[in-house]
Amino acid sequence: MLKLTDLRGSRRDPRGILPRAQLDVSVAVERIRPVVEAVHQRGFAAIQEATSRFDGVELTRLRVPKEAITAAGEALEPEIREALLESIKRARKVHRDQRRSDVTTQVVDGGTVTERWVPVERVGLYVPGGLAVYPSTVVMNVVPAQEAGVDALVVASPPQKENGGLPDARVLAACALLGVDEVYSVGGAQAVAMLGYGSDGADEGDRCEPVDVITGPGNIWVTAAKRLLQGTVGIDAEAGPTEIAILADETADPRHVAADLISQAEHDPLAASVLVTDSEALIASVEAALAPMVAATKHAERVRTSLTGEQSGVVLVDDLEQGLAVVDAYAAEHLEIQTRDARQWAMRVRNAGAIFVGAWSPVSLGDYAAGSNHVLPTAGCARHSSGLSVQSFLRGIHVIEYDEAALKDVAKHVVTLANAEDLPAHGEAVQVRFGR
Ligand code: HSO
Ligand code: ZN
Repeated sequence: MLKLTDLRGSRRDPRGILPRAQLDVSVAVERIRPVVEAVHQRGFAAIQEATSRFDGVELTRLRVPKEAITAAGEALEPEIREALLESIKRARKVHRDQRRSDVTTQVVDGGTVTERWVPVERVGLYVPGGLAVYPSTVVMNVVPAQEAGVDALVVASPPQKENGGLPDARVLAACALLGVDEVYSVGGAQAVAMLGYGSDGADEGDRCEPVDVITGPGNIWVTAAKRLLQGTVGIDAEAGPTEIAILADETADPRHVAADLISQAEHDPLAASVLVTDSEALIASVEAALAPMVAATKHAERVRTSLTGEQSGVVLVDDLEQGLAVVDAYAAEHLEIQTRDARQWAMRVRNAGAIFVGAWSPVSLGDYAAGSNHVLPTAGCARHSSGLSVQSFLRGIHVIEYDEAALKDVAKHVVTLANAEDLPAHGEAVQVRFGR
């Protein structure tokens, strides 16, 4: 089922040879630009038009009434409530430990630089709808923002016809459990534009004020809109169709490998599942396990499309050293290490959104209940970006404080560098303080 790329004996740079979707976000940017501009200029009316066109819903208000959020929280099935509360508890534990304290560095006597970590004021968290609905993503967005100390947290999620034009009931229930009461029934590029520029609504109480940062995963249109809004607001790493890469040797259990490849393929026909191994025997046994498991799974069609797509496949390597180079080049959103000495290999990986070590840490655990975050960089962005964390909602502000003697002591160097850059007024701003 999986397309084979045989890299044995090859010393070529594996980048470019590896299976990966050729999603062109820049083309999508041009497609959604008119929607984003319309929302910027015409606010609510443009959001209504886009929602009618893309979601088939006639929106009468942007904002979900508070009572609907509370009611969704109350109607939540008890076992889902319990599971979400456990997920929230674990995520809080991990994200609380990410908080930073201000650091003051005594540079010289009388001269300090303090780095203050200050949360942004208002954030917009995008929770996708589409093929699946994601209460767990509410948790993964909201918890780090709350732990960072963000004042105002707002959620936007596409309206569902089945829920009377409100976002999915379980998404609303997750908002209720987390104490989020500003929720908008808006999805897609129009949601990102609304969060970034703000918008009027049906009445004064229905306005959306602009946010400072937008985070959260979404489809290609959401990703494109975030790219377009970047600069106007801060955005997190691009999180497109999900990816799993598994580095495995002959000690891996083929049924575990197959199940984990299927688990992420289930998200999206465009999801990517990639196995990297030095074992031909493992490939054969994974293939044998896949066929019946794919046939039996609920979303078999979607899974098959994803596993047989150009973005998925098996990469055969000479040994795990080459395997490590391959997974580093791929920079997967999720990387599982199912090998002997898995932890040691994991510690040598440079590029991955998150790494899952050994037989008992499947990606699904991290999706819901490990305590880690599941909003992670895709499409190779793990080479330069991290997943969502408390840090995504903080800014480090340098506070500089020197006394007279400390400034005097370094004045000549400032003047020299200012003159070297032909910016003498910079030097004069120091010298004027010492009577020159
Ligand atoms: N694997 C997805 C997150 C998710 N899975 C939500 C299930 N629900 C991207 O990391
Ligand atoms: Zn998942």
